Amino acid sequence: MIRKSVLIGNIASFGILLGMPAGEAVAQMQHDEMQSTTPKQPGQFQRIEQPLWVKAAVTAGGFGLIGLELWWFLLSKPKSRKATIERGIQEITVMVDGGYDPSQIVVQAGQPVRLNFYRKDPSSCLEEVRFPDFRIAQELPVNQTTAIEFIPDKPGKYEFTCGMNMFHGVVEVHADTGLRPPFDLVVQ
Ligand SMILES: [Cu+2]
Repeated sequence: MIRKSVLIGNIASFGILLGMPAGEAVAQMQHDEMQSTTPKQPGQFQRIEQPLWVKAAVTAGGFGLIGLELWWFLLSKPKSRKATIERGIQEITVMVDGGYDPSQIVVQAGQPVRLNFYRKDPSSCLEEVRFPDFRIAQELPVNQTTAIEFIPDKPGKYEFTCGMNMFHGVVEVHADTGLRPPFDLVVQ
C-alpha cells in the first residue's frame, strides 16, 4: 500500500514537472500574441448609421414574416379530400412532401380504404407513417407508392403521423349511409 501511494505520488509530481514548463510556454505565447494583436484592434464595436430605407425594409420584412407565421398556424386549414370509390375500395393518393397532402381524408365507414402514399420527400422524418388506431406502422420508400389498407368500422377521426409524431394527418370516417356514388357525394 505504501509503495503504491509513493509510486502514485512520484507519477503525479513528474506530471506536474512536465506540465509546468509547457503551461508557462503556452502562457508566454498567449501573452505575446495578445500584445501583438491588441494594437491592431481597437476592440470596440463601431456604430454604423444605416440609411432609412434599410431600416424600413428590415422592419417590413420582419412584419411580413410574423404575418406569414400567423397565417400558417392560425388560418391555413388542412386540405380535405374525399376518397373515390372504385370496385368497393375507397382509394386516394397522399403526397408525402414536407407533410401529407391531403392531410385530411374523408372516407365512409364499413368499406375498405386504400391510401396510396407517394413519398417524394427524402428526409428521414417522413420515412415511416403510423396509424395507431389501426396498428399500422409502414415504411415509405422514396419515390414510390406504398399502399396502406384497412377497413374503418366505426365513424370517427383517426390520426396518422410520421414515425416521430411531427407531421400529422387525419382520416375522417363518416357513417355509411348505404348510398353509392354519385348520391353519397351529397352527404358529408
Ligand atoms: Cu418525423
